[in-house]
Amino acid sequence: MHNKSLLSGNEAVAEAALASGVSLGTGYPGTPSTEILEHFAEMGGKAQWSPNEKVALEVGIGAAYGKARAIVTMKHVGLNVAADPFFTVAYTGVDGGLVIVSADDPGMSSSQNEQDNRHLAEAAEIPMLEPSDSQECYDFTVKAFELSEKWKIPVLMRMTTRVCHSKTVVEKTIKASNGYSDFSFVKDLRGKVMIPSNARPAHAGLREKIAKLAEFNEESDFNRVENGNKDLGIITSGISYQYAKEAEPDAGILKLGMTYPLPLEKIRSFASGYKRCIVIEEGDPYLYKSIRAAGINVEGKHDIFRLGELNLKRVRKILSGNNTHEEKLPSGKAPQLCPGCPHKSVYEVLKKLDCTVPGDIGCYSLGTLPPYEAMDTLLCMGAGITAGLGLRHILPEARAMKVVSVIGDSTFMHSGITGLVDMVYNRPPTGHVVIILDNSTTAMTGLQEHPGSGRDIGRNPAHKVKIEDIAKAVGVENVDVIDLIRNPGDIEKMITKRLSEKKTSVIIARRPCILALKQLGKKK
Ligand SMILES: Cc1ncc(C[n+]2csc(CCOP(=O)(O)OP(=O)(O)O)c2C)c(N)n1
Ligand code: SF4
Repeated sequence: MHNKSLLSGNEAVAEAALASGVSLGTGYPGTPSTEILEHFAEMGGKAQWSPNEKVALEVGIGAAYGKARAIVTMKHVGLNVAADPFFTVAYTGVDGGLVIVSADDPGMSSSQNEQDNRHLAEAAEIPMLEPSDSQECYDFTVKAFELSEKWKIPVLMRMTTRVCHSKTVVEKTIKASNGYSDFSFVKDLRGKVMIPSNARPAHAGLREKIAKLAEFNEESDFNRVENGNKDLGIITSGISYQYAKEAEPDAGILKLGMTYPLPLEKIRSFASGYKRCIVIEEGDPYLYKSIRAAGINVEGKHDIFRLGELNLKRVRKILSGNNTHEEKLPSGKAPQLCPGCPHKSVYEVLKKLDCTVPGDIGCYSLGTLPPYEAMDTLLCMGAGITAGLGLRHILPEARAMKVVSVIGDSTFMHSGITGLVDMVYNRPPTGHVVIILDNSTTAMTGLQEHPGSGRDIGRNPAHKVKIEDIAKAVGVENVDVIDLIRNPGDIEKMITKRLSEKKTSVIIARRPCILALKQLGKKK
C-alpha cells in the first residue's frame, strides 16, 4: 500500500487530521489556510465554513468540550477575530483534542498586514507548534491532537505561506482512524464557567500547566539539534530552517518545532557550544527576544529583515551581517477585476458621482486600483460599513451625503451585520448608504460558499440566509435589490436617489461571479 504522497503543507494537515479521527473541522476561508478545510472535506471529513473565525473557533471548542477531536482553520488576521474565545479557552482547557491552525502571511501576498501570530500564542498561553515542511505538517498535526488531549489544552499550529503551499513528500505514518464515538459533556462549573471567581484559579492553573509544558518541551522530540562546525550555531524554526540549512550546511542547528513554551535550557546549552550563535527567523524577533530575555547571548537580525518573507539570499545576508538595503523585487502586473466581473459597473458609478467610498476586503477591493480608483479605505473585514458611519458622523453635511460604504456578501456575513445594526441604532444625521456587492460567493479566496450562497462546503444545498431579510429586520429604511446585468442602468439611478435622501439605505447589487457560475456548472 502506498503511504507516501507529494502534498502541500495544507493537504498534509488535512490528511493527518482525518487520519487522527477528527470529528469536526470548522474555519473561515483566508489565504494561505483555505485548502486545509477544503481538502479535509473532499476526503470525506465532516467540515463546515463558518460565518467568521470567532464562530468557527467557538463551535470547535464546543465539540472539544464534548470530548471530540476538532480542527479550526484560519488565516493570521482571522485569529484576531477569534481572539476572544482563543484567550479564554486556554483557561477552560478542553476534554477532547482541539487544534487551531493559524496560517500567517509574511510578505502579505494576500493580506492587509503581516502580523506574526507567535505573539498570540505567548499572549494567550497556548502551546504552539511550527512545522517547516509538509512531513512536519503531517506529523505535528498528529502529535498536536495527542498533546491537546494529554494536557487538556488547545494547541496552535502556526504555519506560514511557504509551508502551507509548498509540496514535499509525506510519509503517512498512522492508519486512518474511524474517529471516536464516546462523546459526552462532563459538567464542571468551576472549570468551564469563566466567571471571575472561577477564572482566577483557572489562570493560576494555566500558569502551572505552561511551566510543566516548558519542562516537557526541554526533552520533547519537536525540537532537534543537528551538530555542526563549532564556529556557527543557528537557532531557527518553521520555513527559516530550510533557508538556514541551505545557506550554512555545516553549521550547528537547533531546529525548534514547539516554540511556545520555549525549551530555554536546551537553547542555553546549545548556544554555549558555539563561538557565534544567531537566530534565523521570519517576521518579528519573537525567538530572539525571548532567548535574550532569558540571558542567553545570541545574535538577531537587522530590522530590515523583519519586513517581508525570508529567502535564501536574505538569510545569507543576515548571516554575513550585510544590512544594506535590498533591491526591490520588480512589481508584477497589477491585478484586475475579471472581464465581465459584476463589481465593475458599481465602481464606474461611484467614480462618476465623486463618492467617498470606505471599502472592505474581497475581489471588490480592486476598485481602489486604476481605472476606477474609487474605493478609499480598506482596514479589516467589516470596517467598510463602520468606517463609513464614522465619516458620516463628522463630515460636513454636503460631503457626508457622498459617503457610500461597499462590502461583499461573504464579508457582510462575516462582520458586516453588526455594522448595519450600528447604522440604525446610532444613526448618523444624514443616514447612510451601504452597497452590498452580492456575487453569491467568497470569490477572493477561491470561490468558497458562505451562509448567503445557499450551499454548504461540499456545494450541496443549505439554508440560504437572505441579506435583504437581515437588512429589513434590523430596521434599515430603504432596502433595494438590483440585478447588475439585467438592469445595468438602475444602479446609477438608485445610488443617486439614495444619496439625495437622509435615510439609511442598503442597495444589494446582485449578480453571481462569473467564475463561481463556471465552477458550479462543473460540479453539475
Ligand atoms: C479576518 C479575515 N478573515 C479572512 C480574510 C480573507 N478574505 C479576504 S476577503 C474575503 C471575503 C471575500 O468575499 P466577499 O466579501 O464575498 O467578496 P468577493 O471576493 O466575493 O468579491 C476573505 C475571506 C481576511 N482578510 N480577514
Ligand atoms: S473572480 Fe468573480 S468577483 Fe472576482 S474579479 Fe473575477 S468575476 Fe469578479
